[in-house]
This record gives sequence, structure tokens and C-alpha cells, in this order.
Amino acid sequence: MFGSGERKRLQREHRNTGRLPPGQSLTLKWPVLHVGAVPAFDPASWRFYVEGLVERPFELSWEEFQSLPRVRVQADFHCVTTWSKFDNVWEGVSLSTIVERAKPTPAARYVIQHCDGGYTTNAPLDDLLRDNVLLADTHSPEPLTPEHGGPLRMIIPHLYAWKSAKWIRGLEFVKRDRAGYWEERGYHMYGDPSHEERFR
Ligand SMILES: Nc1nc2c(c(=O)[nH]1)N[C@H]1C(S)=C(S)[C@@H](COP(=O)(O)O)O[C@H]1N2
Ligand SMILES: [Mo]
Repeated sequence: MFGSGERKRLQREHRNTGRLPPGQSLTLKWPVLHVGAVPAFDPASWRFYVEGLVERPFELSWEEFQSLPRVRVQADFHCVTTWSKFDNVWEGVSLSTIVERAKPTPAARYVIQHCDGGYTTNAPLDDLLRDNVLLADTHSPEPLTPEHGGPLRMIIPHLYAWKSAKWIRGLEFVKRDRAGYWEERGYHMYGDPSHEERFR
């Protein structure tokens, strides 16, 4: 734990190097933030689906998902409500693995994330292909708790955290960008923290 003087010094330092985006402050805690209720997880009936503009749409059971190749990513996490949590260690399946398997058609340019409970959010396909984007089921190094999106959530470290959908169940590949839950309510279509793309 650090005192408030130390925290201010660290914040200044990280802001100067650009690691802490403008308007953000450091948190050591991990706030829980979402709309609606935490969904129940039933490993027997859980499915993850990929659909839309792909050559090979598919569906995976929890067991099948667990057999995919795994990656570990260390990354910072920036919520639009201004907290940033540094150095999270996530484990799970790289989005590249999912995309390679699905083979998006040339027309596919955006991806809509679909969640249990109906939450959605959008991002460009190119962004999902970055090295540190993954479907995470583990955090530092425990299984992801239900309130933080367990059993499975998206992690896109370079966009605001509302683009990292908890309880993710599917990906839809589309041609044109389409607003998700928060984007429909005024949040930015892209959401880059380094440019404070909070609202539009
Ligand atoms: N399904 C779903 N995913 C979601 C949300 C949500 O309301 N529903 N909220 C988003 C927002 S605004 C943030 S800041 C992060 C918070 O993740 P955390 O609760 O693990 O900190 O989840 C994102 N993913
Ligand atoms: Mo958020």
C-alpha cells in the first residue's frame, strides 16, 4: 500500500511517461463495475459462438474452449470513470487464435461482443488482432471471479475498459461499425484512453 503523497508522486511520474492516460488516477483496489446482475455460469450448457462475416462460424463448449492454446498478458486497465489499475496479469486465449479459426471474410471490419445479460460493445477487427488482446478466464493468477466477468471476459488493454466485455458469449463479425450498450448511450465508438475518447 502507498500513502497519498507517494500515490501522487507515482501518478505524476506515470503521467509524464504517458503510461497513465490523461484524466486517470491510479487505484490499487479493483472496482466492480457493470449494469445488471451477475449471470450464473453452467459449464455444461455454456457455449461460445463466432458468427457473421466469417468463412467458418463455430461454437465451443466450455471444455473445448479450455483446450485451446493459452497466453499470458500483463496489462494496465483504464475505466472511463477515471480509475486505472496497473499490471494485471491475465491468462486465456488470444483473440488471434479465435480469428484464425473463424477466417473473417474481406468484408469483416468490426466485431461486436455479445454477453450473457445482453450487454454489447463494438471494436475494429484490427484492434482485436493486437498481441495483448485475449479472452481471459484468469487474473493474477486466480480464476476470474463472477463479479469480474467469470467465467470469461474480453480484455482489450489499449481501449477503455467498457470495451472489455464481461461474461462474453459470442463474437459477431460485421462490415459496418455498430454502437453497443454504452456507445448507444453516448460513449465513444472507439474509446482510446490516450486521447480521452470518453464520449462523442
Ligand atoms: N457484460 C458487461 N461487461 C462489462 C460491463 C458491463 O456492464 N457488462 N461494464 C464494463 C465497464 S464500464 C468496465 S469499467 C469494466 C469493469 O470491469 P471490472 O468490474 O472487472 O472492474 O467492465 C466492462 N465490461
Ligand atoms: Mo467503465
